[in-house]
Amino acid sequence: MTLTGTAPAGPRQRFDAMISGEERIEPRDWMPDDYRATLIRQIAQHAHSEIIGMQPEGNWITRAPSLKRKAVLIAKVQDEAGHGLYLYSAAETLGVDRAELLDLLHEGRQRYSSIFNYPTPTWADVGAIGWLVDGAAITNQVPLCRCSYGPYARAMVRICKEESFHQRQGFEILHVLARGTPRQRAMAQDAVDRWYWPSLMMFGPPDSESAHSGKSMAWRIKRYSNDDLRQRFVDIIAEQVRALGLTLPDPDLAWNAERGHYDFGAVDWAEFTAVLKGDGPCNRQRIEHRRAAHADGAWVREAARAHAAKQADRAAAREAAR
Ligand code: FAQ
Repeated sequence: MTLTGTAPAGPRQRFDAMISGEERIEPRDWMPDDYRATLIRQIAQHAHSEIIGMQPEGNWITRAPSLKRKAVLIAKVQDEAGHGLYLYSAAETLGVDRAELLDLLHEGRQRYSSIFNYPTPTWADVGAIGWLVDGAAITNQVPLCRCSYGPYARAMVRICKEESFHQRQGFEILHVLARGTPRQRAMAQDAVDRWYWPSLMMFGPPDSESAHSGKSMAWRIKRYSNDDLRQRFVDIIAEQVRALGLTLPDPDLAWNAERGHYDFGAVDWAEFTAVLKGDGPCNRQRIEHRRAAHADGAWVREAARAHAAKQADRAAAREAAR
């Protein structure tokens, strides 16, 4: 008992008090096993999404229509690699190794976002990914800057700043195409038609089917439900699409003054389930490419390890000679 007569808080109570007091949990703090496991699952899936997400746009680097577009696209794809690195580092603070996480991805035992299993047949797809995919990512990720786990929340701050540049570059690509020749305009509309519904699926299953939301929201990892964020995103893009002079492929999209939100049509959850099971248009291609890139990079990891060992030996020799 303390002087005030209250029992000293055990680690569990301290953790609960930190969560309800909006304090950040840091790597050395005690945390429940399932809080740690949930974070590892979500952060790893997020990191995998960033690096697999390099593929659909990377496909256009050699074919971007001008030197300026090529330079911007290289920078954007490189940013996604950087996001993967911040996120694998955040996951490592929870006691896992990034090599282990990559093995789980390559063996199909951890997921990456469904959105990256769709193809990019035209240049306008690069615009649609920037506007819709990065736009959905920002809508989901801004609240994650207030996630209860410190290293994840801090990684998200920088990621969100970069994603907002990505979204604007996508919007600008579509804006230029929409005001171009009739073929360019049709290409922009076609890309928006193909990416709209998959981008709504990025927010995850409906709340009634979301296995992890309850706990994640109680732990303040997630701040809003999947459906709330999906609605927020539709409300934003339903307005932005007008500035583009394009349309969204949803006949049920309509402003609902009573709710103060846009109503929208039913998402095809059967398609989402099929993509999660590995049957999307590009699942096999994406994972095979990732495995091959990993194998091709083995010599780089080996060289980095040898360099680190040499540096450590030298530092030890210097220490011994003191
Ligand atoms: N795809 O219970 P919930 C980006 C799985 S980054 C695949 O609702 P949760 C940047 C879920 O894992 C995009 N799987 O799950 C960029 C769970 O599976 P499990 C990635 C999905 O975690 C732009 C099951 O369904 N962003 O785009 C998906 O509470 C351009 C049940 O779902 C993040 O990862 C999905 N869409 O909520 C890069 C953000 N949705 O483990 C390159 C962080 C759900 O039971 C180019 N993550 N699942 O087998 C999150 O906010 C959450 O994890 C959600 C899912 C909201 C994605």
